[in-house]
Amino acid sequence: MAQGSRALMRDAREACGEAVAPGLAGRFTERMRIPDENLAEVFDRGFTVVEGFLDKATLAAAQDALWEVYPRPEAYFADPGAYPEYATGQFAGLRFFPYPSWDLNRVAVYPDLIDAAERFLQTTDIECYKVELWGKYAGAFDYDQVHHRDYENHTIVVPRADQLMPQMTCFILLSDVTELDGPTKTVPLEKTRHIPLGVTQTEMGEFFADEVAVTGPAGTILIYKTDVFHRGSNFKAPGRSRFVMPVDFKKRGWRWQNKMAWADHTLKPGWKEAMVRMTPRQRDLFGWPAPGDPYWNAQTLSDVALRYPGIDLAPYGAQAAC
Ligand SMILES: O=C(O)CCC(=O)C(=O)O
Ligand SMILES: [Fe+2]
Repeated sequence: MAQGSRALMRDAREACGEAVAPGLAGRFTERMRIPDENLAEVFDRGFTVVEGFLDKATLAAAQDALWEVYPRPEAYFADPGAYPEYATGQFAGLRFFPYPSWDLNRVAVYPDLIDAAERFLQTTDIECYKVELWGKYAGAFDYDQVHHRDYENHTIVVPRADQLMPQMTCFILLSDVTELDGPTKTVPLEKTRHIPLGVTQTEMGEFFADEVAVTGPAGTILIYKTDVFHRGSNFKAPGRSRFVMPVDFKKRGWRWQNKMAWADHTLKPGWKEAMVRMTPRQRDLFGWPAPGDPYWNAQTLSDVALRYPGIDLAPYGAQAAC
């Protein structure tokens, strides 16, 4: 990329509230805007895989921060018995947002992820309705699953066959995922269109011949819909591990779709820092009242500032009634 366009990208990032350290422009790693064709593929095929989605600096910082949440693979494999919780089930390595480090939390509100969700959902009025981290270690448990549609715990009804009102579900790979590393296996929609949407699981093995392994280097993103059949798979070699961040978006107002109530997660380490560091756009994804919302007045501005020391409430204060 030419220096001029790099500077433009930097300006655009600063305009959307992202901190860009002075003097780093020359070393900037480029971010990836997900092409429209990939988003179209999610509707046509049920999923898309885009390598190089996270820029290198964001990825490296997030990877370092993983070890505040999970044992490093070297430590785990040196003594798996010291970490018995990972042997208790397939989902034992799931951790819900927020995380102790901003370097992980900011991945969930990565500007190009928001941009992709807005284009996928065809509106800027969107919510981030679930964020997880998922760490898996070979041998801790058998991670093989049957093919299933994820909607069962993302909506209380079913997706529409005409693809209106979709949910955008993603896996951001934070470690390299090869065939050996328990990749997610997805089945293109065309192979399963005959299965009514009310059916959420298939027989084990029924679509093994059609499944596509979601492999890629760390920083790759899988975007899929909640009606596509897919499954978690087991590691194929010892000593391997896999770390991903699943993040899901919906249009605000589709009240039958949900998964997490954010207020219930505000006492965890990292929440306050995340809210302080986010831009108004990013906070909005969690339901924070927008600038201009009637919620804001002198009292709420003052008390929210007390709850979130260091937060810049100027964007909310400018239009607040007293
Ligand atoms: O971990 C994976 O690759 C997929 C898991 C999955 O599809 C699920 O638990 O719903
Ligand atoms: Fe799933």
